[in-house]
Amino acid sequence: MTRPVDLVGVPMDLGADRRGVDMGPSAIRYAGLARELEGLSYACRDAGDLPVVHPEQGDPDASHPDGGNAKYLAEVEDLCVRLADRVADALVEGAFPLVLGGDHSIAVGTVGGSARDADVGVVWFDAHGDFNTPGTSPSGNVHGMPLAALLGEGEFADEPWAHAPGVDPANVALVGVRSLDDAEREALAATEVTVYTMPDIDERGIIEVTEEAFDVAGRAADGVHVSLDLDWLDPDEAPGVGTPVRGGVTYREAHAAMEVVSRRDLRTMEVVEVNPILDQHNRTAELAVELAASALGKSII
Ligand code: Z70
Ligand code: MN
Ligand code: MN
Ligand code: MN
Repeated sequence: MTRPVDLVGVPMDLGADRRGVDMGPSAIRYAGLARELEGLSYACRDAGDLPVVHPEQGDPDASHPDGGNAKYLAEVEDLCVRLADRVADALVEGAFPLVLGGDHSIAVGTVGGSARDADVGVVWFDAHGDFNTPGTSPSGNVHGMPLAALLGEGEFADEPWAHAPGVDPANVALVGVRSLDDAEREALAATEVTVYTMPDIDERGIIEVTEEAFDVAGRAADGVHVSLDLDWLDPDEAPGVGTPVRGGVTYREAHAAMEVVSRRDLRTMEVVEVNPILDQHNRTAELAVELAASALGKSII
């Protein structure tokens, strides 16, 4: 990958229960992302953050008075429509959009822009499936729904802003999953999405699993989007996330996986769910920078 990198900050936490991931873009910049990418000889542009409303300005129930459980969905929609435009513009300009979250609901915008008029595969590194819909979600938090939204599952079939027809579920792979809600597990099993759990990684190793995930996603004609939720890592490595789940990948597995990413056809990428309030001395943001650099080709020699 030699395109100039366009950093897009999205200080969004409306999709998550716990406040703090809105500070993710700032923490990741502070950890030296631009410096690191320039050290890899990328031209790096940072046009700042997309404006996001605060929870106090929005209405958690406004878009679904009929009892659908998807808090701040109208505000998430507004942000994702703007983010998709930004990502699509960067691609038209020949740049590589690197989106900094923010909670994972922003993926609807990132992937929507990446898959505009394009056939895109997705590799989704996450402890969670992010496959709830307003009808199945136990929490109402939209960050537990973006993958289902992109594929037009359930109530999202009626939300054209969310559904990305350029993403075929057969070209989507989830990697590192270890926490699914019951209805979410059933919905996921009924699709063509390929799921690699932590036990799969234990048995087969992170390199083989990540290579295979890219074989699945790489069937798409126009490249692969990587969505990296920092809660994919074990909380010992990445304590600064909103929803830590024990039993995640190690520091070394995460780097090894990103080195696989660097050898594949990467179209767009996002790094999400960094929560500086819950972090220890910004180490989760620093890890996010390291992993983005690995994905973009940093190597030891
Ligand atoms: C749960 C829900 C979740 C993070 C997704 C978990 C949600 N399945 N948390 N990603 N960080 O509420 O839907
Ligand atoms: Mn609606
Ligand atoms: Mn997620
Ligand atoms: Mn997650």
